[in-house]
Amino acid sequence: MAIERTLSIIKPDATRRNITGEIVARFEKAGLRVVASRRIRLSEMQAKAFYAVHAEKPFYGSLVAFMTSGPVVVQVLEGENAIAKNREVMGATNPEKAAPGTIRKDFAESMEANSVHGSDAPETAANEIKFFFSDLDIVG
Ligand code: RTP
Ligand code: MG
Repeated sequence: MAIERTLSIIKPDATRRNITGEIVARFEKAGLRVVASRRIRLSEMQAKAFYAVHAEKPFYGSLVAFMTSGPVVVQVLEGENAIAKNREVMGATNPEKAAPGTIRKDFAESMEANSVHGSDAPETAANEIKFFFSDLDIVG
């Protein structure tokens, strides 16, 4: 299996509740390694650009407002099959549908305030990592 990198964001609902450590522990227990990490406040422009793929969706405006409502922790996770593994650990978008033991099942407040983001494919992972990090920021 290939070693991959994926972008993770710990969302404002989770930083507000001070549970970033608990979330990172879930990644580490699953065999994912944090190879870059930064706590930032997204600007409206950054949030709009990051979620541009959803620009036509009815939830876009609300999502941008939520993602700029507090600090986030952007991270690069590395490991075998990291993209799929991270999404497995995260659980389904809707916490009501998320499997037991997943981050979203245990921590998400709602479909929108669902605690974490994870890239969904190799191409989006590469683009999303580049959005926040330069090669020099990533130490494997
Ligand atoms: P993410 O991109 O954050 O990893 O989550 P995802 O792939 O599971 O979900 P996606 O469909 O890409 O949606 C991105 C984020 O938008 C918010 N959302 N709200 N109210 C709604 O119907 C709704 N649908 C999606 C969530 O914060 C979701 O993670
Ligand atoms: Mg997505």
